[in-house]
Amino acid sequence: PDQLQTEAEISLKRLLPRLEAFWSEDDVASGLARDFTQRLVAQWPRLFRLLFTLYHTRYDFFYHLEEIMFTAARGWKQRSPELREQDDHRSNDPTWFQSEHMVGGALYVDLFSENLNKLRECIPYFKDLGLTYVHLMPLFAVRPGDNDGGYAISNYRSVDPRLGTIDDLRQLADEFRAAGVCLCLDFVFNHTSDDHYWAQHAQAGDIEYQQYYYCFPDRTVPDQYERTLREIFPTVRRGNFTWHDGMQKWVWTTFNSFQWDLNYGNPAVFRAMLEEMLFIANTGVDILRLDAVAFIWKQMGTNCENRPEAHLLIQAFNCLAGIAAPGLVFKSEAIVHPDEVVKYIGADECQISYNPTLMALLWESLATRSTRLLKKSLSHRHRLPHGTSWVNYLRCHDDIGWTFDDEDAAQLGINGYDHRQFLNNFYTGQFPGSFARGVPFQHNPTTGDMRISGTLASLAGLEQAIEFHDPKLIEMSVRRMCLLYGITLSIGGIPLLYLGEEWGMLNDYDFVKDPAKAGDTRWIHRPKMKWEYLQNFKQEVDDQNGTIRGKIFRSIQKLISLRKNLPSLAGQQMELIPVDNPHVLGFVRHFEGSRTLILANFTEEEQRVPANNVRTGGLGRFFQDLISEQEIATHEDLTLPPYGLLWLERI
Ligand code: OTU
Repeated sequence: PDQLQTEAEISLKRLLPRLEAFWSEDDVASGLARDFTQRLVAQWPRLFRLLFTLYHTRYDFFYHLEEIMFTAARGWKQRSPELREQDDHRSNDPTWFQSEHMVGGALYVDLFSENLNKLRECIPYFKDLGLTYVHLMPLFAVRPGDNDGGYAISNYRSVDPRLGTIDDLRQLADEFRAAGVCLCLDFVFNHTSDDHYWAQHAQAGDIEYQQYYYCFPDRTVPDQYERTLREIFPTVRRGNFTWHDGMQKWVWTTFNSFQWDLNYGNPAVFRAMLEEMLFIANTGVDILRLDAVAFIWKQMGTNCENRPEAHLLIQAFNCLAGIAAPGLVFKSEAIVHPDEVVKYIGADECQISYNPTLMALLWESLATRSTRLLKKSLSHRHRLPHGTSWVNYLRCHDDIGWTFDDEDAAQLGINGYDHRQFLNNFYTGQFPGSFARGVPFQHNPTTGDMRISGTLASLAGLEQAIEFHDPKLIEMSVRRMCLLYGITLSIGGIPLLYLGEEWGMLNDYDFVKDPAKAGDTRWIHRPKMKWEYLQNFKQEVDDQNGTIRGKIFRSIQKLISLRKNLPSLAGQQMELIPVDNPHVLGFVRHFEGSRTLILANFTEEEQRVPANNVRTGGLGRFFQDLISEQEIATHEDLTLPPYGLLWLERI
């Protein structure tokens, strides 16, 4: 055995008697103590190795190790019997989230339903749409004024009083569980708000809490770091540090100046955040969205993104979740280069991850009418390790960044920088003939970088079409939306809607009237839910004469329900098929013997796919398109209508 293994064994031998003393008689009688200890012992070599690698140079390493163990034990003890029972089920079915039944939606509680109690009444709406997983945007207590849409948290244990209480949250989670809806919440662990208890103590001069963050008395060290740092929110502030008058110190603030980056070089921070994580998990969370994972470890001389230690940290959190909240799944939010995105994905790190490259390239294909770059990327980037899954989305609460690989592009003769300029022009509507109505986000005058804000519908042309009163353009924009959905719902992974999309909600230009939102264009695509769409929809009698809104809703609802009846769409396996047409994307999904062939036309013209290519898709000669319910024979070439989408099954 290596040295580390020996150290691990010795440490465990020292710690186990102390752990035994921690449990009450009830804990022992109920088996709670035994279950925890069994998992701890099984995971110990891995946990020890991770924490040792990160923190062994600290003289007080063993103290922190012990504290971490007790934090996990307390977390498990506080877990409700219902959640422990669910943990049991999930340990027998660890890839439960890969089911074709999984369909997610994300929403802001205040903008969607006002508060948590009213959100409980929306469960029938989720069921009707077909959702089985709901991500609530950050709902914990926040600083006054601008709070970055909830991402500046001042207390991880209390809910923003405007939304409800912790008990309301627990009750909602219970009702979600009873209704078969998974709950996803954020773990905003890269930073706290500047008015979090720890930050307040730091501001009062408490050195122990100043060590929770990165505080520097002068510019010497910040200047050294900044030589290699990127700027994430350059329109908020240049550079990555903020001067704090009271402390007379520079504080590391990657995002807004009121979001203080936590110092994970300090094991006390890891332990403290573990406690917060388990508290959040124990409210009844199924999926924990790990926010801004790329930034959690800093190393001088690097860009301080995607450091190897960031992975070790997440693996350590994963390991401890496995011990203290075993049913919990981690979702990675790494909106970075595709080579880096996948490094966060693994059964032992984040089981699921946003798929920003697919998202960006779907929009890219829509703008260029070419699927070449999309196919190139999919051909070697879609496959994931066993037991993991993509989360496929079109829009979320954030901007769109053009995160494709420049080398993938170069191989097709595309210059990455120029192409991003084109995409920004296209999606801000400046490119001649563009259908999109996006707005710039975080333009960086030094690098020329820019990202895009805007709702799905406004980016896909609905806003412009409505303004032009052009039924043909309206029809095209609705088809574009359905086309994109047809792919995220079928390509492999968990589809995630950003609620409001199901009604084709347009940009909300009024955000500028609120001073706390005016400086951040992402609010343009965070509109308040318009429940009148649902009311009108319910009054529609004749399908053919329904409103645009009703049509969008019905189409998405139908695609979701089709997906949930297709076992071939479970899991992650996907094979591109050569369709011999750059405007068309074609792929086959198969899972345990069932197969579905998907074809998507990214242009407003008809496109042909040679019969032979469809036959070699492995399905035979006669198909049914599940969407139109039409039968198709492949003795002649297949014609796809403008923005046509086919889900083909053999008959
Ligand atoms: C995340 O996003 C959240 O999704 C944002 O809403 C927050 O503002 C931010 O963190 C801070 O909490 O910069 O534009 O690669 O791009 O983590 C969005 C990563 C963001 C970053 C991403 C970040």
